Amino acid sequence: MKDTKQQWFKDAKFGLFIHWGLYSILAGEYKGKKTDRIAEWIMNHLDIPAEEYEKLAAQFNPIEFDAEKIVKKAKEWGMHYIVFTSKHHEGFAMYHSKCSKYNVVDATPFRRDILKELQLACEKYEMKLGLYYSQAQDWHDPDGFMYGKDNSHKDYQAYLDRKVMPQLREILTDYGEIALIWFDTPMDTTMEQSQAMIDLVKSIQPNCIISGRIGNQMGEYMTTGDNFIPRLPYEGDWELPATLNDTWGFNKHDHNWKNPDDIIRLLLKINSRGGNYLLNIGPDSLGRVPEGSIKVLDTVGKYVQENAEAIFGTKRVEIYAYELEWAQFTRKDYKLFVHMLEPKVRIELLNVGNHVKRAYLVKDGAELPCKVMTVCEGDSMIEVELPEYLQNQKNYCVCIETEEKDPIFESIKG
Ligand code: FHN
Repeated sequence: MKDTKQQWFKDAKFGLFIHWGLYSILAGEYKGKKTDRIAEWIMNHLDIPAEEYEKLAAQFNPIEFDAEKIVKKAKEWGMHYIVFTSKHHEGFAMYHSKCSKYNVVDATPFRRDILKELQLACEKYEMKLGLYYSQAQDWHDPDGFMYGKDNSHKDYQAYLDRKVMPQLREILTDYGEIALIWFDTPMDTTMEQSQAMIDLVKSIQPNCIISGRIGNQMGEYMTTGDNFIPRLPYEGDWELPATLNDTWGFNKHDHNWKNPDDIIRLLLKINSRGGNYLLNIGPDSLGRVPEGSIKVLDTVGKYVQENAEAIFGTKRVEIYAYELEWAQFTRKDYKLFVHMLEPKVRIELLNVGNHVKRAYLVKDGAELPCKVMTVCEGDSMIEVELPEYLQNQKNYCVCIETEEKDPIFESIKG
């Protein structure tokens, strides 16, 4: 079972993924041809030669980028960590790398170290900073892997020695405390190679968490498939990376934003199963976060902020609660949080065998009438009467607090 041994990660529940690189300039289209896949893969999908693609760096000038604005927003949305693409598969470093000139300071007119600005903003607003680093795929380096293409002639170890290990050293040495390294698409990385990367990370920052995609099942938590909820309960630490539309990197043609209600439901479903939800934004080539994503996240963030007590620091709930349409559940030792996702007149939870102390509305602490009843079949049912003004509402949360001698909710049927 995976264990990060880091309480902040177990408690975090909600994080912000940022996919940003040169692909944001193409924004899903190259020489009039649209990509029908995720936008940050455009170089691969449309077979753009490295010598052509690298010229984009000369155009990269995101003058609207404001690290503090993004970090403050993440805070407002109730997120507890940020994961930023320090280098994605395109091979371009979004920080001032000393071992590859293909980086945001040396190769662009912008000349600002984006990662440094993010680090300082995260420190200022007490936000954990993690870094995405594409260890195996590098479409710029002649020896980096490229998915779906012929890699047989490549010397992967030489690329690891020349670029990956030195760059990992840089991002772990020059940018303060790095909460985790988000490795991705390990491809043919061997156990020894994964181990060498882990050893390097831990030798510089022992508390830095290794993501699930280091390869060979050697990560410290399980990273699920993109946008994929595991079918079975998982007791270890885990995280689900997800998009807000159908791409990670910016695509000017993709306005297929998910509905905030669905995002809230998904967040709670993930949290109730003990996972973290890492939700993505893809800034454009000027550094602006698309309005569509801000709109969705503002609504989701309101729910998360109002109900922070019922999200941050909660523990997984037993399996029986999962499939109710009208609610999702999270829990702390003596508290069961009922996240109300559909309008209801009262909450009825059958066969919850606990002794109940009280019920209250999480967002303002208002007490709600609550009783434990004996039902026809002879056993107990918890009933919380909802005030009239709530009966037509959705997206609020009720806490049912139990006697301290009686902490565990074993089965919940509604
Ligand atoms: O290929 C990447 C993709 O571009 C994106 O970064 C996602 C995020 O989880 N990871 C890989 C695909 O799973």
